[in-house]
Amino acid sequence: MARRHQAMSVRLKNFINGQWVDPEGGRYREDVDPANGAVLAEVPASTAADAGRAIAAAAEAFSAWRQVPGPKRGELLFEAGRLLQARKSALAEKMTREMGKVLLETAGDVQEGIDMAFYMAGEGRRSFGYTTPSELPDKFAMAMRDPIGVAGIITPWNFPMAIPTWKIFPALVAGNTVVFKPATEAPYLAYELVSILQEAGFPPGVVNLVFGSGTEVGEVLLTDPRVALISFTGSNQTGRHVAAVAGAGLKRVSLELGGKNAIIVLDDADLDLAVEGILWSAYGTTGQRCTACSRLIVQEGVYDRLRDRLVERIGQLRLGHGLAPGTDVGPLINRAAVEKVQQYVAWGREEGARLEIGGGMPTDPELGTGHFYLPTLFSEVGSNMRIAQEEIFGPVLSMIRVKTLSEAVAVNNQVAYGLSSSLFTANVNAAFRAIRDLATGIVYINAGTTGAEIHLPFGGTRGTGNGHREAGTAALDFFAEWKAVYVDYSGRLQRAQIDT
Ligand code: UN1
Repeated sequence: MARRHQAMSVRLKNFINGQWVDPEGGRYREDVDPANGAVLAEVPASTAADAGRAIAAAAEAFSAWRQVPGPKRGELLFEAGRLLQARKSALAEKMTREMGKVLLETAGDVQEGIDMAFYMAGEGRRSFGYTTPSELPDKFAMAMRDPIGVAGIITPWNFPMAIPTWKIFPALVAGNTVVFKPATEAPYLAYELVSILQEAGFPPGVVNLVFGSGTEVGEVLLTDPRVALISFTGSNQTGRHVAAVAGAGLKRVSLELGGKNAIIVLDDADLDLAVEGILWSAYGTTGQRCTACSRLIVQEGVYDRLRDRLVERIGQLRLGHGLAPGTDVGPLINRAAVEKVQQYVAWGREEGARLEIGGGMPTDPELGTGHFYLPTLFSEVGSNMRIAQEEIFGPVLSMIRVKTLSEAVAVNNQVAYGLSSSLFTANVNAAFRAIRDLATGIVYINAGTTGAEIHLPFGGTRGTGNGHREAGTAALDFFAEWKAVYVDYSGRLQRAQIDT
């Protein structure tokens, strides 16, 4: 074991109706550091009863919260942003211990939460609707945003601060109340976030936190008729289940379900820049981002050169605990993730791709029992191979050779996902053609596939989701409902479509 970090050794509680409470069933599970197995906390393994109480509290709190003026709701978020900012480095350190990514990246994750807090605080004073002329005289017409009700928030472990804040902050500023079920692998940061919201002054019942599994807690959120909307980020398979079950109850459902993102490199690209963008996108967060680059589509003139440059640089990436200075790549989240990556590497070899580097667990004794996997590169990958089609969620990159930009775009678009894509080129015409034709929700030119900013819409096409977008003003379209208002001040009955 590299170094055993001091255990945080705490027992977390659920947060229901403004109180920190033990789970009714009295069961707990361990929160462990994936880099060394150290136990960080004991976390409630809650049941349907706990989830039901949280939903009841949120439903009860809604009638008062929806009437709190938007600017006031925004002020509370602003205060939450200030608290997040003051604790940024402590939160980042805890996050690295909890889910493994390096400190630089966990600090960025907390920063996304800070940015979202300040952005959504501003929405408290905007949340614009519109007025429009009526077709009748002496009649006023406007469209305004209305809160919806209890929001069920179900989040993954890979962005333990950013993703919950993308969902909870717009939900709150729009006047909804929240029941938050964080991933079982990243409970500590959820506890920290909800503590901050409590400290910022959100009234009891407005934000509730229930730790537990999808089957025990998540399922209750999907089926309970008091929950009006579900915002979910996670796997495609679970997303389909969420959509089907919550959809059966006519809930509003937003899904963010991963990707199979590609970087395209044309012959005229700045190769130094492309190499940096590729390494950061493919191996940052150990490849465990929805936006991670896992396909590299390269024009034939530069293919061999780029491959050689990458092999050299990948060999220099340092694995280690995310808190250790100089670490480039942390561990995967758990043993199952290592096994999944290993399985894909085996399939890649069986299907005839060439393993250039990596392809196994490191043997370095310093890394001990941590869930590490070597950054891996395959070349000569066929665009239909499993490693080029399916989401691996690990440090595995597949190089595909193409002749032209249009072939590259076609390869980019022939996967079941459509989150993020990127093109490296010096040709402005090629760039704009790609912007037009890449069928993803996010497109980068001369930058990698990661690094979305919080004031632009985030989400993707096809298997990446169900058409909604998070972040930016798009978030309000999900977390608020349109209400059309007509005020007739003519003093007589005026019939639309008839008395015109
Ligand atoms: C995710 O992996 O689910 O654009 C979110 C990015 C980050 C967010 C990723 N800002 O990579």
